[in-house]
Amino acid sequence: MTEKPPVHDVSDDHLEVGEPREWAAGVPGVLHSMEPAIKQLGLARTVKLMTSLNQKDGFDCMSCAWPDPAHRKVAEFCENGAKAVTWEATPVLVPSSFWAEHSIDDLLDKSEYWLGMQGRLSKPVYKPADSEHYEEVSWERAFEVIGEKLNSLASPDDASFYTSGRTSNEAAFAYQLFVRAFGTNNLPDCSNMCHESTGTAMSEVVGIGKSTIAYDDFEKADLIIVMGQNPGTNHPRMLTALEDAKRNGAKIVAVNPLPEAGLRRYKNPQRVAGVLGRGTEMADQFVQIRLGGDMALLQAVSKRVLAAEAAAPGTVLDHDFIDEYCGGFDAFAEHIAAVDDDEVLLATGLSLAEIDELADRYIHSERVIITWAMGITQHRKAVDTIKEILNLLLLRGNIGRPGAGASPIRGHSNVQGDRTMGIWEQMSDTFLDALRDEFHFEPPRKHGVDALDGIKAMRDGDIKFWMGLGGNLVAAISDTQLAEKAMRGTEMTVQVSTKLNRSHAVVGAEALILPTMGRTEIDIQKAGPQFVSVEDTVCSVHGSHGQVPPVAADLLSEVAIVARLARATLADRVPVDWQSFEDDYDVIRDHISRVVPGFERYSERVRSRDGFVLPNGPRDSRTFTTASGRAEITVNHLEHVERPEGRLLLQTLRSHDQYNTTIYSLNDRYRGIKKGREVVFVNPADLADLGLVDGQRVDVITDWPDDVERALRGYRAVAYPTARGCAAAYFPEANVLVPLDSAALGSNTPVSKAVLVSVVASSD
Ligand SMILES: Nc1nc2c(c(=O)[nH]1)N[C@H]1C(S)=C(S)[C@@H](COP(=O)(O)OP(=O)(O)OC[C@H]3O[C@@H](n4cnc5c(=O)[nH]c(N)nc54)[C@H](O)[C@@H]3O)O[C@H]1N2
Ligand SMILES: Nc1nc2c(c(=O)[nH]1)N[C@H]1C(S)=C(S)[C@@H](COP(=O)(O)OP(=O)(O)OC[C@H]3O[C@@H](n4cnc5c(=O)[nH]c(N)nc54)[C@H](O)[C@@H]3O)O[C@H]1N2
Ligand SMILES: [Mo]
Repeated sequence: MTEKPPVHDVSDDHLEVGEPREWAAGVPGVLHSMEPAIKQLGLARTVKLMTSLNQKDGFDCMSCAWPDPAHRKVAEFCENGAKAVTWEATPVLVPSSFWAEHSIDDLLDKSEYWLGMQGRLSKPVYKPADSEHYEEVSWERAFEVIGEKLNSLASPDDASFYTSGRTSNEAAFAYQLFVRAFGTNNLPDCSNMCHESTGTAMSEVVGIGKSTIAYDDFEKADLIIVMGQNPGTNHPRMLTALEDAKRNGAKIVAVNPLPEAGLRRYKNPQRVAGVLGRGTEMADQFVQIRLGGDMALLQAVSKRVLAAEAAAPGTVLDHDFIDEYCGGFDAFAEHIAAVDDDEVLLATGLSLAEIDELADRYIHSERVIITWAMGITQHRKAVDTIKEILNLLLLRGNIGRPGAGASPIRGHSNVQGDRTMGIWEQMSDTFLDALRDEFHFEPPRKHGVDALDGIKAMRDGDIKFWMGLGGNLVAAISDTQLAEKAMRGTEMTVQVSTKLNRSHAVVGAEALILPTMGRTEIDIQKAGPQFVSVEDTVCSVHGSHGQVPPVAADLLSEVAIVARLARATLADRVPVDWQSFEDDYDVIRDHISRVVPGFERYSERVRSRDGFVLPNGPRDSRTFTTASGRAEITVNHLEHVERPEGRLLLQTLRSHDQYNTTIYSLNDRYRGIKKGREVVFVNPADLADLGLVDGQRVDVITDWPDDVERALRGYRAVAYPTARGCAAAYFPEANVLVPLDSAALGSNTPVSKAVLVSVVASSD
């Protein structure tokens, strides 16, 4: 099979670079969001979708896991949510003639943007081993081919079953059940590349890998620290929550190497003052940290908290909380006292005054929330950094009381729910026991592969079959060259998708695409219209009801696809009535209610207009289900990323007009970039040090001790106010730069936010 690198449809001739914006949202935000929607969808479909998006009887936005407030506005969505809906609900279909016209080789020459713009997939297609083309097949034949392949494998562990985080609870539960009944725990997911570090750290420290706050805690907080997160683009409705918090007197601190627009100023499109005025000043303190410097910063702040306590005993620490609920304090205090300020300054690039100011804010605030996302989780020391976030919160009892807590902000709209449903390669024995008792079979106990190890297993020939329930793994995972090669080495790949993407062109010997309904679409089964449910970032579970007819008559829902595949593969090997799953999703929810704690009377409770909130030990009652039964204050060895002379640390991030690997347009409005993505943002002083000038064509080359060449060539250097020594480029293109072996300790998440690179004048 041919190997070709990913194609980016960017022409430097068109690229326009302007000034970065200071503010996010506002009038242009809303207008931009409505225009393309109306054009592509037609007025009636648009109105129906936009008025039901995130409403109580409507559907849940698939753009992020941000929660819905109890009192919803008429337009309870953001510009980026509207883009996601438009992108999915387009009535344009990939025509039947497409597959004869375009070979796999031809698809390899297309960009993600082009692939996505071909429209919705509507018929199953199959690429036989001896062919370069997909061809349409019946659903029955598709399941037969997959079932036969799975049953021919020497071991169930030769297969791997990926999930991306849009999958509903119902589909996810059915899928993991099928996979475990088939006999493997190889259930990697997008979370492995996303918030895995969060789950690892939080489970160890507080006993649960999820946010310890509820939605209305934001308005009760008096200090919110937003670390490593760009809400203006990735969780735009969070800006409204931050604005409300500010109105109630909260202070906001942004810790970020970049002055992201939404963190500086916010013009609320729902308020007249926001539309006409200068908007709300967001961050009271902007801490412009170096990439990977957060662990040092957090330790330095904790050191100051302990010093303040020593200076005025009994006034700073929450002794009652620490004595009653925490373990490990003494060892921590001893360790933190030895933190070296010089190392902290080197690691963070900050001044002592800035660190003192942050410590002072923390010490003088009664209710503190710390939120974080990929700027924290995708580092080598991510797990330890998150433990330091928790340490800092625990010192003053900022967990398990109103307006305070640890709040990872999830990405995909149901990535958290998928995990709750058992999509994880390392589910606990308690979960597996419950599955066994409910379905009367013995699930495998050996842990499976995660996303990164799954790629390595494919490379080594140990995984021969790969299936993806959504997502675009070869584009999303690190080390594109190696990952694509690994995927091509498999015997069969199967993707359940709404639209075409790169992973449909980088396939095993045999390949199938199974088209599926999206969340916007009405799903009618034997028992009548069905709905699905999802869990947001603050553990609230609610229904999502499709609103418009499916774009094609023979599309199947994800639940139906999983149920039929299970029947075709397992026949009656396990006593599960898969047909009843497909006919009536209440049947699945009833099973879930007996397997997953917190889901009692699921079908009934999820029908209430607000859904229900899952129990959460730390939040509800300061119950910590760790090994010791206490919240563990931990000692973590400080390590910062060394940056040799002449090198830069590069982060890979999202533009305003993309959803992960889906590219909506080539613009990144808030950062002043138009009509192009092949840019690398560098601090002007670093450009000068490197002998480069703004606008110059450069090559970005990874510095990693192996003989693989990892480079992006002919990029345009953009002078940008990022922290010194740091650079940034857009993912997924920049995944070619991230080495497969560069992973977070303890969570195995690719280190996408600190790639050591050289930026040199282009050789092209
Ligand atoms: N519109 C839209 N919405 C999305 C997505 C999308 O692609 N588009 N993706 C969804 C998904 S799956 C996810 S996980 C989330 C991602 O949401 P984010 O985590 O906001 O996404 P990134 O673009 O990766 O941005 C990382 C942010 O962290 C900062 N950062 C990077 N490194 C460091 C560091 O070392 N320290 C600190 N303090 N900051 C750092 C970057 O400058 C940037 O502001 O968004 C979700 N929502
Ligand atoms: N370098 C670098 N790499 C990263 C990141 C980074 O910051 N830097 N971020 C990482 C993160 S946080 C994440 S979450 C991963 C994302 O990894 P993935 O979740 O694998 O990627 P997505 O781009 O979100 O997947 C998009 C595809 O999902 C399919 N799809 C969309 N909606 C549906 C649906 O309703 N059903 C089904 N079945 N399919 C659907 C479409 O075919 C679409 O092309 O990428 C990771 N990779
Ligand atoms: Mo994510």
